[in-house]
Amino acid sequence: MIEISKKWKQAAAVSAGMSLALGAAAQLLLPATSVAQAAEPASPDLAFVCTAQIAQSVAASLPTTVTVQPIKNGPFRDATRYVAATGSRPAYCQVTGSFVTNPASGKTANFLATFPAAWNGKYMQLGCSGHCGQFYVSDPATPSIVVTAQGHPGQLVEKGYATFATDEGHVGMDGASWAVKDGKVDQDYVDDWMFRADKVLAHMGKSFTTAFYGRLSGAAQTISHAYFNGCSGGGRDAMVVASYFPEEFDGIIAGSPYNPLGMDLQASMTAIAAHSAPDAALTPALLALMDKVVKNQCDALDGVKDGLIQNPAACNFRPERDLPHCATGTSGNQCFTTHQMETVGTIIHAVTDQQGHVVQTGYSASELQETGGGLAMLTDPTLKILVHHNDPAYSIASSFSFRYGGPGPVTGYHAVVTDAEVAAMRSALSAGAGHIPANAGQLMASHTKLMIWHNFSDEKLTPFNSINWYKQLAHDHGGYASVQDKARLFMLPGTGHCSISGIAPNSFDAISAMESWVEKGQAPDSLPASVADHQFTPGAAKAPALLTPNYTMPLCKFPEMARYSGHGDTHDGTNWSCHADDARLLKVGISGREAGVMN
Ligand SMILES: [Ca+2]
Repeated sequence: MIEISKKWKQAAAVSAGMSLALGAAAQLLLPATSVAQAAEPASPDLAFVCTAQIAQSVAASLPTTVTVQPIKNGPFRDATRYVAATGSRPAYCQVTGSFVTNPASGKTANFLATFPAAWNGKYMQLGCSGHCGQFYVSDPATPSIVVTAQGHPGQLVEKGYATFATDEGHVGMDGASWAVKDGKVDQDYVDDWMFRADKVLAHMGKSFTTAFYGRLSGAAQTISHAYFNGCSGGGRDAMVVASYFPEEFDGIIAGSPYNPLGMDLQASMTAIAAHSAPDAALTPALLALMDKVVKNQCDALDGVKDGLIQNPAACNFRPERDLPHCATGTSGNQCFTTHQMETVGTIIHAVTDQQGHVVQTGYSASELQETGGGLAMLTDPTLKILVHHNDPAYSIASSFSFRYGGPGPVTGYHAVVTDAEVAAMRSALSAGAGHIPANAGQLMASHTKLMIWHNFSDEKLTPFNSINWYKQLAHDHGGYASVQDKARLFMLPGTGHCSISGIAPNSFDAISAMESWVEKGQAPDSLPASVADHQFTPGAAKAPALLTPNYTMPLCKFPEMARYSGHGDTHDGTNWSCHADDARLLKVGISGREAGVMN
């Protein structure tokens, strides 16, 4: 805690210091502004100001040092890009460049700004994905934005938002090799990724926005509301913002948020378990078989046998008891070997420390699209590079063991991490983790609203992390009714990571809901969800939910669970409703307990 608060004070000092130290530097750059103004008409339009020269002259007036320039990453070959209006989407101007995140070292991060012609007076900062290093899910003009925005492509431009995104200080999305310079970990890069690029951008982006529209309109501008929105790694960004500098934003949306404290353990251990023997890996057919077993047991526990498990934590699934065993010496897609049972256990059961405390929650056992081991590309480097400072002697396997039995609530086959590893992880990564309940005090004391949403069958980032964080928040801050003034959690049953896949309604308008909450005081009790194609990988399989394109259902605020009227089509949202006196999502069965869900 001491380490973290020191880092935040440093970051705050950096922001404040930049205003003072760079004010004079900005004045010196004014001649460039004069040159641009000489050729400028009295009322320039967006196409006129959307040039590198004018954008740089606007940037030169900011307290942060900004260089407008092309970014060698993705489609941004020029420093500025003007796109004319089409249909309901207004014209917009995109600007790329770099900004100094640490004046002491000169460290920079890249940014992507999007300025619509019809500005709504509002600022939106977009989270990144994975360990960042790119803008591909953070470009409000491209289809992939649906992953982070939960809206339709171009929605933010249509709504008139000025948006900013950052690559968090390095180019290229991979585990953590970007942090290694000459064999050593450069903490400047780690800090930018963990928190600093977003913290500095919150100031820079807002001041750039008002300066840009001031230039366009010829009148001083202010920002009416500021928002943050992201999913996955961008959800991590949102949780970091919410925990450590919530006052920068009026509303924060965290989708399927990544908790680097622990997720890395889970994914690494799953990969180790799956490779522990030739017959340990799980095939898609076996995952489907497990899904069938779980669904047979659990579908009706929510009161409606409709093929959808509304509360996976309430299930009572035990892999070694409930899955068909292969006869000794055999394997195949109709049964599980002992090693495969253990891989299943590693996935769906929590990682504990040696005393049995839950360090990382397991995954939901239904609708799993993959085994979580696919994240090893992010997680092994995280542990070796970010936690162990690229120590060549570090061995992941030496920090873990597997066991059946307690102590503690988790008794099925699960991974156990050493206390030293847990301590090292918390020391190295806490400043980049917004999932620490003890650090939510600033949010609870702020005016800021936080909406978390998480897919109940998220195969990459377990939903139970979000549930445990929220349960602890309610425990620490006066109960659910009390914390719902600031923070609301919405769970999406039957859907996968960032709503890209699934069998149930996966799409809802988080941004409009947050606007109503912040700007009109209308807190979201129930959000209508429908089916949309959120997949962004060309050629990837379509989500099964697209087979039922008219499927609608309300999402209820946690701990409420959507209640069926008992009549009519279960795929019709008008037959479902949310009720304030409902707390059925608090029910924890064997599955939830073994996954480490708090009671
Ligand atoms: Ca059901």
